[in-house]
Amino acid sequence: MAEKSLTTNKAVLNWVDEMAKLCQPDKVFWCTGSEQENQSLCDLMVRAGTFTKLNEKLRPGSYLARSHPSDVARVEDRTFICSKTKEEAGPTNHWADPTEMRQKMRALFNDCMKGRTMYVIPFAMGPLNSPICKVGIEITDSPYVVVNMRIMTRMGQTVMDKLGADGHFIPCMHSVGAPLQPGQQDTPWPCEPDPQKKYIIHFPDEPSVWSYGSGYGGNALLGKKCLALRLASVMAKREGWMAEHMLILCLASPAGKKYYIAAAFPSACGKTNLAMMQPTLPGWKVSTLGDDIAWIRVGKGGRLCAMNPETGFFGVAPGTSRKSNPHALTACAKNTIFTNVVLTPDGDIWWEDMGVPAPAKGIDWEGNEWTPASGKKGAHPNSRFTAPAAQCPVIDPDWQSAEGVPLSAILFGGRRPHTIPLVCEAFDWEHGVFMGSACGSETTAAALGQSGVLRRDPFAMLPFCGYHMGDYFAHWLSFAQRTDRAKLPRVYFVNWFRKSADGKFLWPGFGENSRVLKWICERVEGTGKAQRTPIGHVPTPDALDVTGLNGMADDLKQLLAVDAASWKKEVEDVAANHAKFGRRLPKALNEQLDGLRARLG
Ligand code: GTP
Ligand code: SPV
Ligand code: MN
Repeated sequence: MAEKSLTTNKAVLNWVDEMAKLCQPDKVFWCTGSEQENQSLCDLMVRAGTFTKLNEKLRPGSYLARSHPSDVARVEDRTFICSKTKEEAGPTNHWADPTEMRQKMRALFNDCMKGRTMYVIPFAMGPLNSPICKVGIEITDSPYVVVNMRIMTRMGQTVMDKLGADGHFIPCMHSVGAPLQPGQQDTPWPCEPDPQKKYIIHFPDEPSVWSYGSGYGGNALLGKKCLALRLASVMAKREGWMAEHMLILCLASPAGKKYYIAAAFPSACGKTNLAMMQPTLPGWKVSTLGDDIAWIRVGKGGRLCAMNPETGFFGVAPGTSRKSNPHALTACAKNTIFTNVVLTPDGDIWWEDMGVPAPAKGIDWEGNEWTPASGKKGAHPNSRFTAPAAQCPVIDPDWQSAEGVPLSAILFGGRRPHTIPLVCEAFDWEHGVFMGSACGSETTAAALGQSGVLRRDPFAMLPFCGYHMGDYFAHWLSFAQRTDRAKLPRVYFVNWFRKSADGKFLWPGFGENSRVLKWICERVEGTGKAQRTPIGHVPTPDALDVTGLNGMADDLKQLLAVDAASWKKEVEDVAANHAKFGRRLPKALNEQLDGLRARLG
């Protein structure tokens, strides 16, 4: 417990002092990150009703939280990039004038922590010795945020020590936006219930973050989407590296050769699952380096090297089962925070498609008595577990390497019921960048709004790119000049979600995705068989190892089909989206569009 400052850094002391004057908390608490401090915050939240302690025998060191029903996912409509000009934020971001927004934030945060404690959380994104490690300080009035940040980031005194007397930090202000009047009873999940009064604000030129009104996930754990993606994408552009919405995995062949692969899929489209999958192909092994964010730079030897800036998983709960993702279940067997799942009568948790029978009754994510027969979902579709990455049984030994790991392949994907084949290889880097720019997916419950509609989500970065996406495409293209082309990773598009005419997934997915990864490794080695199609290199019918997958011949044909008519529609949809970027769309991507049109005939 530290109620005294943990630093002599004047900039930190002045800023915390200024923010305390603005927000008027009852007290200021400097987080050390210690075990004892963590325990006392968990105990405090149990007393406040925010946390339910789970059965110590079944789920040691773990807690359940239920959020307010209005506060269950990222709020993309309320997310703003306040660059100097609207043009710099580009057509895919909400923009607001930085001067006006700064005033608005000052007004909103004025007195906003009355009756609460203001926590000061020093944190680092990336190993402390990484050349691109970034230090932030999050100020929050939510103890839930503190204990989640302790799992998700390197947090506490060691970070303050790294900062030293004059180190630079990124200020990240957060409030749930629910001050308490004297004597007013607190609620278990304080927040601003009116969606129009929530604000997730980025000032990329400072840089800083101001987040108001939500306590959930990426809205509130400011190291994650706000710092490590939106602000970092801007810093990366300036400094010559990349901040991406990607998992990082290592695939080892039966001969023991290692291939590092990064993959960008939109939210709730399978990154956590792929990152720690258990290959069904004998002899192949996957180990995990990260499940959501990759920072990539040209490393020693000119290879693109990827590093995970986080230390935990904030994973989607529903659908996680012994069959689909056994390693995630093991990772969250202890010391885990569950949010918006079902509480079982024996003090454990449950969610839909967990692969174990539902309890006869339980308490649902809204805190009501629930039975499976009710026909209602017990867990929210965007319910999540916060688990330490180190608890993943297949965590890679190099996951905290300061240099990162050299990538052999980069994958793009999304939920595409039609048109997009199971896997397709880009002809070259420019074509690969085009594939990234053309990504689309059916929307999911990870963001508030309608689920299941197709939207273009270039590089799975639509909600996370902190500047003009046309310039972001140009930045990606520039890597062909930053190193030898031959050292760049190969680029692939994958789609685990293609459906048959009767609406069923054609591909079994999960551990079976190892068959696709194996083909990718064979391509990297120059042995994998492929046919050249207008959209890229697609496996020949006999190229994928499907031993043990029975009766797949017909489905495989459909999975690998490239149908010119549907692709012509696809191209025009991509073209319409690209047109949004106007003169900032790199010429090379227009050439890619023209080339694809011509090849489709
Ligand atoms: P964020 O944490 O939101 O960025 O998402 P993520 O990309 O890590 O998503 P995650 O891996 O948690 O996937 C969530 C959903 O995708 C779950 O409903 C899974 O069941 C489903 N999913 C993942 N992999 C596969 C697959 O190979 N096939 C199918 N059909 N579904 C999958
Ligand atoms: C996502 O939505 O892509 C997530 C979850 O990874 S959150 O941290 O809430 O953004
Ligand atoms: Mn994500």
